[in-house]
Amino acid sequence: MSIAPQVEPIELDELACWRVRTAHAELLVAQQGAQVLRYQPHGQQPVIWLSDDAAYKKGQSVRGGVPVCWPWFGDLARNPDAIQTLHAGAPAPAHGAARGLDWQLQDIDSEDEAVTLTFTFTPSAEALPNLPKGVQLSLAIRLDQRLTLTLTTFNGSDQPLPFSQALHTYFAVSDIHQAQIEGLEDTRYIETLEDWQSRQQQGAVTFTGETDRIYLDIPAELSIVDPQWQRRIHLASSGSRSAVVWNPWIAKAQRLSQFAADAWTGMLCIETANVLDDIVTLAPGAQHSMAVTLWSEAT
Ligand code: TA6
Repeated sequence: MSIAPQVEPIELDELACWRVRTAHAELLVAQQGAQVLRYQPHGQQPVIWLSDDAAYKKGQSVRGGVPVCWPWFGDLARNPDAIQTLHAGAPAPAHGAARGLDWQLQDIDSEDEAVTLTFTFTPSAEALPNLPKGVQLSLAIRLDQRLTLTLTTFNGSDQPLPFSQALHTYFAVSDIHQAQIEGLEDTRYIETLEDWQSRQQQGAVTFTGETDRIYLDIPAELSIVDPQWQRRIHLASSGSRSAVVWNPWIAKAQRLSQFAADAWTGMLCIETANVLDDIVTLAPGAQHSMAVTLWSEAT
């Protein structure tokens, strides 16, 4: 007999959230930023990492989970001019405005052992004054035996819409010193910690210090190998040509908000993205979807 999915609203400090339970896993999503906060298959370690020091405050992305970076990734000044014009006024928030603003839960579609929550975001004039009118964002969050996030941008305006974007996924690992990322072998990347020089990946990605790299023209399938937890976390993406790999290591960890001094040992980010050479420019009336499916496999 299948167990019907349960979806219940809960409040975490200042944030309205939704707790989802199915026969396979538990999920926690904040309405603000449509931010997935937790994803834990039953009987397993969490797949997605959430800071023990997470704060649930209006206007502030929660540290961990999957922040949605849109309509720009990272430092706006590192984006092409066409994207920089999307912002005006106060200093631009890192990773765009969408992750700190309220989205709307548009639909809950429940099946036997799966459920899809669809959130929508209509940028307001005060949040993004220079964004053409009529642009809308949606995030479909499907939980079955895997977790699939689909971020869709619809350009309902009469002008071309350039943007960069990322699903900034924090993954839980047993020990960053042992974790490896497979699938990026021989891929070109930008080494943001060394003057944004272009490099080529040799072998699997391993971590021996602060790591903050933008891989370009990536394959659709990547995986995180975790020897101590005896598992491999798979990522299968579509509509994404970039991947950002990040671990703050010791020094940057001490500068991060909502982040314990030793938290860097138990997490890493692989951000499904379109950035730098891979930015998207949508014609009027067009839409673009970027998706990633996550699942964990015992090894
Ligand atoms: O994606 C990597 C990165 O740009 C890092 O440089 C670091 O700043 C991280 O994102 C977290 O950014 P945040 O604004 O969420 O603290």
